[in-house]
Amino acid sequence: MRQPLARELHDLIERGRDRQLRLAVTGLSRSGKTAFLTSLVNQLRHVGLEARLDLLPAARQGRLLGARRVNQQDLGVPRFPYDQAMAALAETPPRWPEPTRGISELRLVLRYRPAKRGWLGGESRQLTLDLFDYPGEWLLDLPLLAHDYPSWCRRQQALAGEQRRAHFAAWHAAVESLDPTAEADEARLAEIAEHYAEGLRAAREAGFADLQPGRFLLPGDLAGAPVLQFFPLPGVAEADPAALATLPPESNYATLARRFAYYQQHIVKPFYRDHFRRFDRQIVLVDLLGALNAGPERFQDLSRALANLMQSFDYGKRSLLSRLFAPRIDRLAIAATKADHVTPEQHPRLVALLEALLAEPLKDLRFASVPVRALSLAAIRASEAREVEHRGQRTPALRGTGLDGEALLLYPGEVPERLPDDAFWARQGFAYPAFRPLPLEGGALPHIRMDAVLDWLIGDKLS
Ligand SMILES: Nc1nc2c(ncn2[C@@H]2O[C@H](COP(=O)(O)OP(=O)(O)O)[C@@H](O)[C@H]2O)c(=O)[nH]1
Ligand SMILES: [Mg+2]
Repeated sequence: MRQPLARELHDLIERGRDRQLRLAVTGLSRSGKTAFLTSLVNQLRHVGLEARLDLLPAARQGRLLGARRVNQQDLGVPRFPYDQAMAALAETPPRWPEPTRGISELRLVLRYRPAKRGWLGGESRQLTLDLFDYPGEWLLDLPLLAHDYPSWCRRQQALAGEQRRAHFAAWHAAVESLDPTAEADEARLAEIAEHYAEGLRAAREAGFADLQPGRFLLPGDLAGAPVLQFFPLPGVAEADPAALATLPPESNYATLARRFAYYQQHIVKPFYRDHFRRFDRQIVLVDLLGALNAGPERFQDLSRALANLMQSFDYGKRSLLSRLFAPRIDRLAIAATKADHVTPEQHPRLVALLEALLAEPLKDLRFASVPVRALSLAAIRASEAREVEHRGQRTPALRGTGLDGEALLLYPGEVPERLPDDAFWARQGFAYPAFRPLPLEGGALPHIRMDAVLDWLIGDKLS
């Protein structure tokens, strides 16, 4: 009788224990994180009612019974502003939610019936889903952990091509007269650091991506704090390391070096240690259509920034990340967002382009055996797919309302299947339209393939 009893006990524990999954959403600014998380929560809350989630087996089979919000565990992390986002979408006319700038969290408890009934019967189980939204810009700081201050200065110096330097002209002018050996003047350092941050912002606007510190671009609640008041010292590259080490602690050099170390220890590392390391699943959102619209330079920029960002998911045994934090993300999704900006027959091309853009990082990931899937989606579909007669032929089109309220019925054009080369860019640009959200009709938000994404990210936990 021992065996069945042991099994019964195991089942009881399994049932009683709150099973938990920590799912994180990231992507660069404006990639669609807020829209994605809002839609995800909205779909799950409308499960079994109006939500259309046929590609999620647990929902299709009627086994996913419901989701409710509960208070999150970590009181130090702001709550994801779901209600505010829904309120914006419910306005007349509907509005896209306000952008958010830092990390936020929301906890859902899902109730479901397992697919296979155990011998205890088909009682329902719970899955606690912790959802996180954080800026992809923060992941750009990972490479910075491989440096100490002098080597970081050398690295930044090495990056400074002529075009890049142009954006930092004000900073160069200011830092030139700074004597590394002189006693530090707080106000002066703050002023020069602000020039540096301005340079980073301008460089990003112009299409540069290898930009550190990442927190300078999206400071969250750290804006104005001394920890964000450092910058590389140009002279360090040529200076004698031994001589630098003997400079007094009050010197400009030692002050900046201290702040750099503080930034590593207290800003970059804690994010990886306290948050990133504990994520189980991750989705990276990419606004590919927006980058095509913005032209070749920005498209290149996106490509470089993503290559940087994806380093945080390279769990090869010798990667910096594995050595420092032993992360445990065991499943990754990469999604091209806002697919409702193009007609449905273009969606496979959108995925092909995403895979082409991320070919290198994807190869590394597959090599490191992190399961990853690329797809396209619209978290909050704002257009309707139609067919129109054009010169006697039926052709696909989109109908929607433009951001200024004008009615649109159009064919936005094709998505290139491969990375566009110079000749391609010279031949044509892109002009995918933007839409105002559709009026909210009480039920679940309209979407494209949120159910497929949900299946990949949580489906196995509901089986
Ligand atoms: N048409 C459409 N537009 C979207 C969708 N998701 C996001 N957007 C647009 O992209 C903008 C930025 O999205 P948001 O979620 O705030 O990006 P975040 O900065 O990554 O949080 C929104 O204001 C919308 O204009 C979508 O599914 N469909
Ligand atoms: Mg956001």
